[in-house]
Amino acid sequence: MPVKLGREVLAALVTAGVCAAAVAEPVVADPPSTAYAEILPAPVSARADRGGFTIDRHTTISAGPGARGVADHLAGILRPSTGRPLPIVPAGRRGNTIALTMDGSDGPRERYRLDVNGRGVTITAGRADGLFAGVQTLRQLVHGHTVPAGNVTDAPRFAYRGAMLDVARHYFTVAQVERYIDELVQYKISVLHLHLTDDQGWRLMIDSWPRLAAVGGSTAVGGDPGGYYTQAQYRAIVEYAASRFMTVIPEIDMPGHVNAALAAYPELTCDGVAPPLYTGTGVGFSSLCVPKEITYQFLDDVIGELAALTPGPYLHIGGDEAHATSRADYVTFMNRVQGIVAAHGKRVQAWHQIAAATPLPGTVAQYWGTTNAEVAAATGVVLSPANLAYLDMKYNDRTPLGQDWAALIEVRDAYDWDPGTYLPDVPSSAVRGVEAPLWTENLRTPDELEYMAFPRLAAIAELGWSPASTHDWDAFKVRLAAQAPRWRAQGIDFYPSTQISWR
Ligand code: TNX
Repeated sequence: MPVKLGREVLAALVTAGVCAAAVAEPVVADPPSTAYAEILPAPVSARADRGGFTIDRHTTISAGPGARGVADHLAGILRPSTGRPLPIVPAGRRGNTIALTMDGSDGPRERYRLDVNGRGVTITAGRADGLFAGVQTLRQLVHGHTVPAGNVTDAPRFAYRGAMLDVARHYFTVAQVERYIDELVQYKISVLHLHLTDDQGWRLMIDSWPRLAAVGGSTAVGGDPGGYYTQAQYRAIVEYAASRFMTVIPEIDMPGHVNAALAAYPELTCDGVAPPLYTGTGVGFSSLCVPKEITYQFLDDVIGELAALTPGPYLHIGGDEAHATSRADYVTFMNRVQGIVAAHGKRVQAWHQIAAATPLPGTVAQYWGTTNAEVAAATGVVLSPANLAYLDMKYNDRTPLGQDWAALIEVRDAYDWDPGTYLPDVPSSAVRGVEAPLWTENLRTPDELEYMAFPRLAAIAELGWSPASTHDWDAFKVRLAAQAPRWRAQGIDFYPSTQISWR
């Protein structure tokens, strides 16, 4: 909005040495906002105009059919932050409104357009997921009660933009997982991969094998308190994510990483003797018994219940670090389990070691190596290189939390790579996207999760969403710095990397 400069102000500016010719220009206040250059992840294109829109006590949110859920989500954020009532009204309202409009057009999922002028805000998309993405962009543009004028045209580079949380090494409550979901979706993360089982804990009640959770879920690393999700609680997490257009991919890790299951059911071991519960941090010492038939009855039951709890198409079957399983057994096992998953109507995601077996068409291999090694024979690949994308790696040798076996990962390391060209033997057309795993061997609280995830999660989110042409460390640093006030307001305990000039 134009601002008239009074005589005293002009005089003061001139006295202060500001060029008189510049201040004598008629009303050129409110230059285009820099906020459009600070949207993270960077959009396909954005332009700032002069002026802006003010959210006042008459402003409405107007939502057409199918947009009501997104409108509720937006109101839930803007009502507390602006103190305005922001009633939701039917579509068609003109002026002083934030309009969420579905234009019925095709095009890439999550595509949206956002326009802001003095009369209001319009977000237009072909589908509700695009409106939701546009709302996340709008959140970053709102400062106080004002939204600077401009427009954004946007769509994701990759559909799969994931974050993994290891709730097996340490248990996190439903509310804690939901908080992490909210932190993730504001950077347009679309997949939550939950690592539900490992040597130290089994975290999902399987009704047909109840001791998995009751016994196998009773502890955690270091003897910390265990816990598990009932099926109703687990459904609540899945629904919470779905209402934010996020897909949950549940992981039951096998044939290794199964000590908690073996401790609960001795019949699953080859010698019939249950090992004790395990609270250390070693890996690669446990295995399901590949020759025993009961192993596959067990997996059919577990996968059947899990498939019934999972609206998304994928179940993750682990397959990593099976050092206590012979190679021949591993191949036999992974091939048979892929069939069980398919029989329950789902597709397989697994760590990239599954490439040593015979991946079924549609199986997705998740690369977690550090050496750009070949991942053959998978129709799709998700990239989580441990030395670039692992959020549990320390930032530097003074980081009090986390591990360092793969690398020390500063913010720039997490950002400066290209998922499209990372694996030389995998064409970019086979790359489904990126995922940032957060393993929790030595992370026990939400604050500790946040410290390791932020700011690097934002870097991985941008690699997943933004066109490769926007990749630019100097511009990213500015976008990232602009997030800090939001993180402080949200109580996110981030690592204040010295690579960034934080606001
Ligand atoms: C490797 S990555 C693992 C996990 C550990 C992680 C710690 C992968 C598929 N397996 O079991 O938690 O390293 O960084």
